[in-house]
Amino acid sequence: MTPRRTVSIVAVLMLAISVPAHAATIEITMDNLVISPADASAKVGDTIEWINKDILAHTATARNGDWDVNLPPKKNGSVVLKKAGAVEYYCRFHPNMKATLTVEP
Ligand SMILES: [Cu+2]
Repeated sequence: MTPRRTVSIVAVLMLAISVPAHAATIEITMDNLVISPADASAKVGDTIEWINKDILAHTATARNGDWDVNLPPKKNGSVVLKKAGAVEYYCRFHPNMKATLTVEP
């Protein structure tokens, strides 16, 4: 095994250790007053990132009060999921914008 190959294997191992296997970032888009995907699933510890592509402000507001994320025009916002369960959420400014997030333990 050449020294260069050894170094690259070590680098891959270090990457694998520093990133917890289960933590992911799930992107959800708000575009033309539509949340997509409207049904998403994730796990506790994951990050949900909403991407507002509209020139209007939106929110991602959980009906159970777990989170309320403001999304100014053309901005992103995120939340780290802390508990399991199905969460319905909507936009406070445009209540027709609705979606569901299923959080698995
Ligand atoms: Cu909105």
